[in-house]
Amino acid sequence: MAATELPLPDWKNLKLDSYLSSKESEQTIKELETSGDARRNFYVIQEADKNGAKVLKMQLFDFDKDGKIDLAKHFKNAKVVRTEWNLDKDEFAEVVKYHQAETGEVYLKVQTDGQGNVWTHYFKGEIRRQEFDRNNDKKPDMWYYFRAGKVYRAEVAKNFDPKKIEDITTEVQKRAN
Ligand SMILES: [Ca+2]
Ligand SMILES: [Ca+2]
Repeated sequence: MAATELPLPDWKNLKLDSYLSSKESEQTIKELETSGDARRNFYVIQEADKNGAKVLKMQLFDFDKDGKIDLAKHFKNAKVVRTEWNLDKDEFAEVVKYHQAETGEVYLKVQTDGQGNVWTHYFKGEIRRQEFDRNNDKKPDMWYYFRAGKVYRAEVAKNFDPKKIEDITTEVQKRAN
């Protein structure tokens, strides 16, 4: 069981379209349209730094051109640090990925299905651990540990009580095979 602080997006307020209507005076939104077969809408949001220079803050993508943003990339010092995905056609993002600033690699993915949350941890592109919140109380109550892409240990909190940890490795491994 990991005791590290897990970020949890505010799913009910995570509307990617709202970035387009945000009225922050210090930012400019540029709408670009890529040409070629894969035509799609693409927006760049810049912010003025204290010297007045324009700094990349966000890129927004509307892949299917339905007017709704499907992906928001957030930048810090010209590097992607977080991406937010809404690919199931409702109003809200359901996946947020956190990126290493130096390499751009994803080290944590958080997702919701509306009923709970899953945190997936990666190291150098390889899945290491999944933490599941199955009762939507924002705390994990089931854990899968991976080595070489396979579960080598699995635990569950009985009745969602973190003091009652049960080993479910055998069941999970059986299900996976
Ligand atoms: Ca969604
Ligand atoms: Ca939970």
